[in-house]
Amino acid sequence: MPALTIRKLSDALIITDLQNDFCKGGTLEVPLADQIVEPINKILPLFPFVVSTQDWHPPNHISFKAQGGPWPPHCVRETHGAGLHPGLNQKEIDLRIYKGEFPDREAYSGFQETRLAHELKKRDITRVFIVGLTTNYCVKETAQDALKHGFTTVVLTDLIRAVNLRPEDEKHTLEKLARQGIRLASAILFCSGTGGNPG
Ligand code: VGL
Ligand code: ZN
Repeated sequence: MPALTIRKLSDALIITDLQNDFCKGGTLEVPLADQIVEPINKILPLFPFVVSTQDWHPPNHISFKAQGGPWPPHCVRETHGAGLHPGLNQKEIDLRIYKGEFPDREAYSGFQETRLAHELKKRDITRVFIVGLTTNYCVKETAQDALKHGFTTVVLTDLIRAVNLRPEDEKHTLEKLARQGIRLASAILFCSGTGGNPG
């Protein structure tokens, strides 16, 4: 097997929603989210192009319980909770994408009503690696949209965390993504170059 072909100019890393409100002490805390920050920092320099996405909601967003939505208020634009985790090495981020900005529409995917696909395509990026929060919402929908836009799509499964409304959500989500043609790989193996070529 030849050496892995990671770190091509046509690769990008997408860090989804690694925001304070989804991390320890946040209003929509995801269990063990903080654990993925340092390992993400380690792989950032491997990628020629790094994108972050941020949930960026108005205070009256449709997804909040007060408006009949499923979630407590979270990631209200311009607030501390909407900021990226302070441990994330933001110097490595080349493009920041904000989503969920309209009061009346949910947007879990980083591609939804943003310029993300355009920005990737204009750089001739053909493959995206996805890490971040949350497995069963933003990671899932961002991966599905990446595939729809024609990118080879890899989810690094050890660098994502789920908001587990039901205990099986994480497992079911990953099985579904794999069936749809999204590749699942481990950052520990893949990014160290010792195994697991997702193609
Ligand atoms: C998300 C719940 C609510 C996510 C966003 O980014 O996965 N989850 N809003
Ligand atoms: Zn949200």
